[in-house]
Amino acid sequence: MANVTVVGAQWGDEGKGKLVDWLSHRADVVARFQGGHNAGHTLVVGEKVYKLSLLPSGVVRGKLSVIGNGVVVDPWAFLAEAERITAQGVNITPDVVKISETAALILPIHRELDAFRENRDDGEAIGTTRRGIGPAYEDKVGRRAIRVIDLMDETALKARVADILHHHNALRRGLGHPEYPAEQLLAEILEIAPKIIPYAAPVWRVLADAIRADQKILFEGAQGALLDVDHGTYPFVTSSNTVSGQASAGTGVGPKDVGYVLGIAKAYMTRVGAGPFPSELHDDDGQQLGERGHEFGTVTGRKRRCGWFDAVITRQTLQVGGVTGVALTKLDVLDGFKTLKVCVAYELDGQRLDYLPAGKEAQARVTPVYEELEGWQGSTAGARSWAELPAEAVKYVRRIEELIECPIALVSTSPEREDVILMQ
Ligand code: 2SA
Ligand code: MG
Repeated sequence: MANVTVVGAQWGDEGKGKLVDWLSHRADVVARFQGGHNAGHTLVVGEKVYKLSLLPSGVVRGKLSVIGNGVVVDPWAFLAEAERITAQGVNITPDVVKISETAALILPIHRELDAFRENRDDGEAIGTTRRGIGPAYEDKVGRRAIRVIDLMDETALKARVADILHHHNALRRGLGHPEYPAEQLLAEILEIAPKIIPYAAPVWRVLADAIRADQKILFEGAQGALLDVDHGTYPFVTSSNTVSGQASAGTGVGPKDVGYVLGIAKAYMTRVGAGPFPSELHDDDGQQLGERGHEFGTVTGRKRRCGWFDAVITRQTLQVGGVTGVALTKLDVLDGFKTLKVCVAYELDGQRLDYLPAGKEAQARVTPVYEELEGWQGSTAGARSWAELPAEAVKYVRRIEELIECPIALVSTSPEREDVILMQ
């Protein structure tokens, strides 16, 4: 097996955690390359349920787990998660977990700013996870971030604190917020620095060594292509690139090492947070999808919006994400529906579109054109072979495959790791 990159093909929560776990036994290293603790990956291993936000999923299987430079790291959240997962019997030590020295930190000022921006009542909030993700990436791109490497030298750290507060305190004064005292920020960071430093590593080199030794790397994406800051439903997106190309830039390996790109798509759509969602349902069907699919955010517990499978938008994201093959997940949630709908085009001002237009206003106004498919009465839950699926379920999967113009490599039929149907 070559390296594999797992990315979300929709708005996140496609079931990446399960697939990464399923693939991780064949990998030597699992690497995160974007996002931060806004991610929520649920792994079900026998009786145990692990909820990971920042740690790569491979850690549960004892794999070398790498947090790349493209990730924004909240050191307090990291330590809390490490403690929580350690209490579940998983080994979280610097031997198995490496954090890139060049990863930018999420600080308390970022969480505050995220919350401030979200607390607007004009209906234009993004619906972020309020983890400080956006403001931390802004500081990284604005060249004033504090990075993991800065924790190692108090003098350097002091200078970085002055840099970042030069900007933030000006902003805070403008907003009428109290300034953040430099001594306080410095003291807060110095307190956790000794606990983070042992994990710091030149990740690019760890991965180069792994590749040289012919080890297999699994790149674990978070969120989904529709939340990509360039390719997603801007401005209702996260602040990182979530597509497969970021696996390279966000860890320091070359583009050729990204390997096979597995795009994860749910058999229906969900979205958490605000923004356009052409096939969203506000009726009983939507309610049923949410209940049967347990559609609540892993990190924030927010109820996810639900809708029919959107083949237009998914085809587009598979294209921009360079996806080699698709894993279709949560097919079992559709068990028992009399009819199913799939969005096959949009309409906007009397015109039929086969892609999602780029503008925020146009995206909000497109209406879906549906194709109806027959549902199935039998159960697909836990199926492990094509032959176990009702004929209508097979038709549904095949029709989606045709519409998205990308091979479906596997179908997942329950949260259990082994409940997978391999198509090729
Ligand atoms: P942010 O916090 O700045 O990244 O939020 C910006 C948008 O990105 C969305 N977003 C997500 N969407 C789905 N799942 C995510 N992770 C958690 C999960 C979410 C949760 O896996 O369940 O627990 O609520 C995730 N992270 C970010 C977010 O909703 C905004 O639309
Ligand atoms: Mg999730």
